[in-house]
This record gives sequence, C-alpha cells and structure tokens, in this order.
Amino acid sequence: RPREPVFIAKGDKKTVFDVPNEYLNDRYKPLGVSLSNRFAEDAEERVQVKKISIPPFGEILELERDENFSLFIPKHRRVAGKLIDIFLGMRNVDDLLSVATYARDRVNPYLFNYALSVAILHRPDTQDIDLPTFIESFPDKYVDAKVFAKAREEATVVPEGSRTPIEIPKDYTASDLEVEHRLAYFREDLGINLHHWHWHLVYPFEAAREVVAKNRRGELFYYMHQQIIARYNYERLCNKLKRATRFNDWTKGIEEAYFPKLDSLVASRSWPARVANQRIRDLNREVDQIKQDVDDLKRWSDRIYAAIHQGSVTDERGRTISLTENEGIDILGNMIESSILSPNRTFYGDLHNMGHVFVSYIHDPDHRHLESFGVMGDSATAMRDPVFYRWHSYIDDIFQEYKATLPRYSENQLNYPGITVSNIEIQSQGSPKNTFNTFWQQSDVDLSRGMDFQPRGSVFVRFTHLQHQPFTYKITVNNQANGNRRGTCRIFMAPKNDERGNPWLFRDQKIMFIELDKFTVNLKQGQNTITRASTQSSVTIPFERTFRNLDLNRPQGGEALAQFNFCGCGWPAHMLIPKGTPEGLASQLFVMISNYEDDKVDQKIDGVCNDAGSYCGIKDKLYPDRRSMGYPFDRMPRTGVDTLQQFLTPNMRVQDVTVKFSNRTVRPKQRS
Ligand code: CUO
Repeated sequence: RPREPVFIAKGDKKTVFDVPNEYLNDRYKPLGVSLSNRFAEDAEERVQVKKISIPPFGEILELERDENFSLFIPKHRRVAGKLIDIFLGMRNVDDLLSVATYARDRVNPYLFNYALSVAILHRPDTQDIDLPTFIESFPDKYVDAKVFAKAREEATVVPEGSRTPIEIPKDYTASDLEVEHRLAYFREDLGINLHHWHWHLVYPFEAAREVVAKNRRGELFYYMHQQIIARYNYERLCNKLKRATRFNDWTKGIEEAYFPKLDSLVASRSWPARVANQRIRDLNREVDQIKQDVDDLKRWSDRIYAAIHQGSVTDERGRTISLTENEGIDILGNMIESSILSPNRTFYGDLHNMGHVFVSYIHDPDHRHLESFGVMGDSATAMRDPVFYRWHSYIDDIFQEYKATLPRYSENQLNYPGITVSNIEIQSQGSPKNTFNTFWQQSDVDLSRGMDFQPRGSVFVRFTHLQHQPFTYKITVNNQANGNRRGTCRIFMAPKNDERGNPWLFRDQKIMFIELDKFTVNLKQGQNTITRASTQSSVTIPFERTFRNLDLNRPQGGEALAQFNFCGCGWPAHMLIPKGTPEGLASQLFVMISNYEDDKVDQKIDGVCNDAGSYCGIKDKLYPDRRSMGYPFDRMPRTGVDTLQQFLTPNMRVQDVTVKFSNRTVRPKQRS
C-alpha cells in the first residue's frame, strides 16, 4: 500500500485502466504505458480514461498520503467537502472516472475513498456502481494488527485454495483484569463499527447542502446514537456492570484506558492508545489548524442548555427560531452534532464533534510528539473505545433534557381506540417460549483487497461474534373498532431491573428500551394473529449485507447494486439481541399498535433498501414514520405514571422474557 496505481477488480472481472500520462504521479510518468501493460497481463477488460481538464485541487493535496484522516477535524472535513464537490460536479460518469483516476494517486487514500463513496452514493448516474465494502478496503481499521503479517505470509507462501482462515482471537485488546473488557465483543464488533461508518457516510455533517439536508437528519443523529447507548447499557447490565456514566467533568481524568492494537497500513503507524486517567487539554495543533480550549466545550454546552430552557435558538443573524414540538429535536441534533445545518455554529459551536477531537488528541494535544489521533477521531473506529459511550451518554443526556421540556403524551396520543394487544409470544427454535438464546459464532471475512501482496487471491480472517437463535414474534391483537384498521406495530425491549436488581422507574427505563422492529399491520375486525420473523427487523441488515462481497451470496444486477452503499447502513443482524446471561437476564418485551393514520408518511418505499429504516432512514425518501423518533418512549410520562405497567394503554402490552447466553461457539460452514 499504496496499492497498484491503475489496477482494480471491477465486479468479478479484472479491469485495467489506461490512464493518460499526465494523470500519473511524477514517479510513475516515465513508466507510462508500460505500467498499464504490466497490469494488463491479468486483465479481462481495458478501460480508456478520457483526458479532461482537471479542476484545481488546492488544499485537498495538503493532507499527506501517509497521514490519517478524520472527519471530526475541521480542516479534514473542509477538504473532504471540497473533494466531494469536485466529484459531484463532474458532468458525467466518464469525467468522474477521469478526475477520480487523477485523484487516486495524489490524494490521501482515506480521504479519497470517503469522498468518492459519498459522491457515488449521491450522484444519480452512479447508482449502479459497485464499491468494495469498507472492511475490505481498509481492514486495518477493524482488525488486530497482528493479522496482517500472517495474512501476507499466507498469501505469499500458500496457494489460493489451500489457504486457511487466520483466526482473530475473541479477546485481544485487553485481559479480564480490565472490567471494561467484558464489553469488547460489542465495542469491537466488525458489524457495529461498519454500521457506524456507513451511517456517517450516509449522513455527512459537512458537504454540499443538498447532500447534508436529508429529511430529519438531526433528529436521526439523536435517535440512532441514543439507541447505541441504550443497547450498550443493556449489554453492560448483561455483564454485571452499571450503566455508562456521562463524560461531563472535563477537568477530571478518563478512568477507562484503551489500547486499540490497530496499525494503520496507510500511515504505517500504530493507532495511539490512552492510558487510564488522562485528561483532555487545550488543543494547539498547527498541523491540523486546531486551536481550541476545553473551556469552549463548556461555553457551547452552557449556550445549548440555555437554548433548551428558553425553548428557542438564535441564528447567525440574531433571529429567534423556536424549538417546536415537531422540529425542535431536528434543529438541536444539527446544532449539537454539529452539521452545516446548525442555525448558528459560531455561537453554539461544535460540541459533539470537538468532543471526539479532544479525546482523540488526549495523548498529544500540542503535537509535540508528532502523533496522530486516537480511535475516537474516526467514525470507523470510535465505537471500539469505552469513552465513546461516556461521551455519547453525555450528548444524549442533553437531548433528554430537551425532551423533558416537551408536552407529555396524553393517553389519547398513545391509545388506539378499539385495538387491544392481548397476547405476545416469542418462539425461538429449540427453547422454551419467551426465551431468546444467544451464543458465539465464527465467520470469515476476506481481507485481500486492502492489502498489496502478490500473488493475489482471497485471504480470509475468522472472527468471533455474538449471535442469537432466529425467532418469531406471535402477537394477538383484537380489533373491536368498527371495521378494518391499519396500525404500526412497534416492538422494543429493555432489561426488567436496574443494575441493583430493582425494578425501574418508568422515567429511567424509558431510555433503556432498544428498538427491535417496526412494521405496518392490517387488522381485520375481531382477533388477529401477527407473526413476524426476527430476520425481518426494521433495525438490522443481514450479515451478508454488512460484509457484502466477502459473501458468496453477493447481490447481483443493477437493482441490487444501486442499494449497495446506502444499504451498508443498518444494525448488524447478529447484534439484534443483547448477550443476556447464562442464568437468563430478565427482560421486558413491549409491543404497541399505534394508529397508522398518525404514523403514515405518504410515499412509496417498496424496492430499494427499505429494510433498515429505523436507524438509517430510507434512501432518497422521507423518514418512514411521522412520529417523533423513539415514540412512545421519547418523552417524560404523563402525571401519575411511575412504572411501565402504569404507562400502558390497551393497545400496548408487556411480556416478561428471558435472554439466555450459552458459552458455545458455532464454527463457520465449510466454504466451497
Ligand atoms: Cu457517530 Cu459521535 O457521532 O460518533
């Protein structure tokens, strides 16, 4: 790495690009045509790259090719925005190919990949272009550094076909002496980190306005990350740990250490670690053009809290914008994150993004050691670090502070007259009813695309991840209304007790609920039985999609490819259900049928990538649910409601369920 300048695999065909000599980097120019010819030996297809006049790259080239790249660093996001604009501005695909070919060998590889991915995702004429999954392009962001030496050895010594997968141990970043390590299977899960990378790819906070201004993107920033925290806290309770505490005292050290054990293949450096009790300090890093004081975080957060309590924000021109019941959360999401849609970045600042930056430079705030950022500085790696959850707990708490100011849902806003949920049952193969079963499973990923060894060919790594037995919900609903009805079935789950083993107060439990599924149901008069498979969840994408072309069931045809990049967004199916405990973690499954008339969004969502809408939205569509995200748990309960039972109206029901973990490992099926 950097990999071959002109050779890529396109679909299953090996393609070589004939690049105009002017586009080659100076060191390759003398080689010219002979270079393409060398790579053409293996090629089944030759593509001529058209010579066009290349727009000026300016600042984009200031980021060295062997530096790390972070979207959270203002300078990096600015150059990313510029490169995205160049890619989006090309008149047609041929011109895009030309400029991309020119850029590929000059621009920082991470920046190049990010900007091109965003452009391909958003250009109408590139909807059928197939990008390799991110883990194949940059496996070093996901996999133990040790694997690469082994992979290289495997690739050079062992012929393809006889290669055996290299096993990544389940525990490699710490020992059990570190209690936080109990959560490593969640934090370091490849699918979770890929989801998070994709989410930020689909919802960039800085790019052309038409790319950023997606429907309810600020609200989705809040909701998707709120759900990550709820899921993580659920997992913590499964592991006998208390919920994550907010990182809100910036004068104190961060107790949790993290040693990522990742090497950047691009920067040829190890990702920096953080020892216990390090404190964030004022940043002054000329190289990144960052000069920011910890006090700025304080100022921004004070102003944000003031806006929440006033119920309005002030925009750049001094105008007042109210935080209305429907749109307030969206404005706040953009403001706190912040995105270019923030009403006033000068005043409310860049709280969440800069939090990532402060933490990621904790080891070298003034660049005296010439070190780059830690894992918190990159959306592909941030979720590996325990402090991610402390930072996002803090951010989420601000959103909850706002939600607490909203009018509470009245019984009328919750109930669906005539509709009663009368029974809920979970059926999971081979286990008693209302029990979820979890276990370890091993799967293989091909890393060869992200490595520049010869001879080429697949090199698989085998990793271990959580999995659950597939299950079905069987829900009985009575419709005593006059005629057929439509409803939205909303399924959530939460631990039954808090970390002390005490039943929750509703106000605390409501933010523990993780969404499992949401779908429309038709209810005839009388009794209805709804059956729904866990694999249909509106939260998840199947394993094959998370790891796309590693899999034998790779999507075929233009239609499938059109969804390719967007569809990488989605919670990994194997992480739908928390780990539970060997004795079985008592949990509560919640089902609600809400009135479809109040939920519906008039649009067609059939066909493309419409199956992970809950956390990712739907490509080029409105968010598919008109209610506030997180409904009905997104607000404080009405007066007199202290427990979940008291919260229920007839169209809701709660079933006690158990999540049982068995410490066994299912090996992968033999690959042909
Ligand atoms: Cu996804 Cu902080 O927003 O990482």
